[in-house]
This record gives sequence, C-alpha cells and structure tokens, in this order.
Amino acid sequence: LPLDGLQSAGSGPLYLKLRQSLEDAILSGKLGHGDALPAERDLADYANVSRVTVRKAVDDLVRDGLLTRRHGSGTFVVKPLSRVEQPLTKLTSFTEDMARRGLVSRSEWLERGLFHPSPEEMMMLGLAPGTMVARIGRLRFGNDMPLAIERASISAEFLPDPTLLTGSLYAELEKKDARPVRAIQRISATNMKKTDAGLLEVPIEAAGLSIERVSYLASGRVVELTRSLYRGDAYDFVAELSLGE
Ligand code: 16G
Repeated sequence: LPLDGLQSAGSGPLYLKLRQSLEDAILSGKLGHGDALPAERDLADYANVSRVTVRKAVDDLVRDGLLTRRHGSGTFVVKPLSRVEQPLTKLTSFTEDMARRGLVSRSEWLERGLFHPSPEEMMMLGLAPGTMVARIGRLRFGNDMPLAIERASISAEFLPDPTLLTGSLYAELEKKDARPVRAIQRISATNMKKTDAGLLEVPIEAAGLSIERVSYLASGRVVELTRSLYRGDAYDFVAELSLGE
C-alpha cells in the first residue's frame, strides 16, 4: 500500500489524507473486494501515523460503505453488488428465489420458538384463545452476502416445533399442506437502525426496504405474517404492469 509520505503530502487533516490513500487503493484494485484491511496497528506503522488517525480514516470509509467491520474478524473491503431482481407477483420462498439465480442460500437464526401470541398476531393469524404462535427470525444470505432480516409468525398448528426447522419454511409448510397460495405484500422505504445495519453489514441509516407479507391458504386462512428488512442496495422488486380498464 502506498501510504508513506502522508505527513508531507498536501495540506489538510492527516486522517483525511489517509482516507484518500485507502480509497484510492480500493478504487484502483490494489485492495481487492473482500480483502481484509491490515490491522490498525500495522496500518499506523506503515503510514507513520497514530492509531487514532487510522481509526478515524477507517470509520469514515465504513460510514461511506467502502469498508465493513465484521465482529471478531476485522475490517474488509466491501464487495461490489450485483443486485438481486425479484419479480413482485410470484409467491415464492427465499430459498427458491436464490436457487433460481444460482445463489447458495443460507440463514442464521435470530429467534426460533413457540410463544404466547401478541394481540396483533392473534388478530392477524386468527388464533383461538390459548393457542401458541411459532416465531422464526432469520438473517438470510445469498452467496454469503447478508440480504435480508426476516421475522415470521406462524400459527403453531402449522409449525408445532419451530426448533426442528432447518431449511425452507415454505417447504416445511408444503409437507403439512399449508403452503400459502396467495399473499398481500406491502413494501415501504426505511433507514436502517444500528442493530439491523450491523447484521446486514451496511452503514447505519443505509436505505432499506421494509416488507410485510400476509399469506393465505386457499381456504382464506392466514398462514404467515412476516416482516422483512431487505438491503436497499442489493434488492430490486420488479413488477410487470398492464393497462387497467
Ligand atoms: C420470502 C418471503 C417470506 C417467506 C420466506 C420463506 C418476501 C418479502 N418474504 O422471503 O415471507 O416466509 O420467503 O422462505 O419475499 P423459505 O421457504 O426459504 O424459508
């Protein structure tokens, strides 16, 4: 990395000069996408600046989305995105969406268990008093890139033991003849809060799509109430429109 001579180069705060050198290294490909940034202490040595200066420069690049910090493993150059295009009118599962694009899907659990339903869940899912609700929260990945946080509530009748769920929720529901056939989906714009931004590896306040899906069986019974947060920089929802009457 060409980090020597920062002290004498041009004017302005040192951390901004360091930031610029790092940004140049990323944009020119000297630091490749996905590469780990050298440790703070090593960078400080190479550039002959203090660790505080390094931290400020790196903070700036994290905030602007060029670098990302992964807890426990270091700081990395953010990979350029190929956005995922999702047709808006097909009732498919995340697993199917990824498979169709040749991406490997994977989930990390955020929550999984049976709970006493909230009043909203009772109402939306049409739960009888005294029945339980299965809640599953997942961080969903496509080819190791975190794409969405998804929190689903399902009547325990259709998912009696959520801890047994390992793969696709829709595949599991299908086994119980409870795969939804119709859904209403609401998409709204949002800015990421700190925790969500951390999970999705984007800067705080980054753009996100908040999606609520209510899915129905042919009988009209509600199967699923799911709230998701998709990365705005990675996902396009695409709909085909036709002329109305
Ligand atoms: C999609 C659905 C979500 C559903 C999930 C099932 C959106 C916005 N959400 O992510 O409601 O629960 O698929 O995925 O499309 P799975 O079968 O792979 O678990």
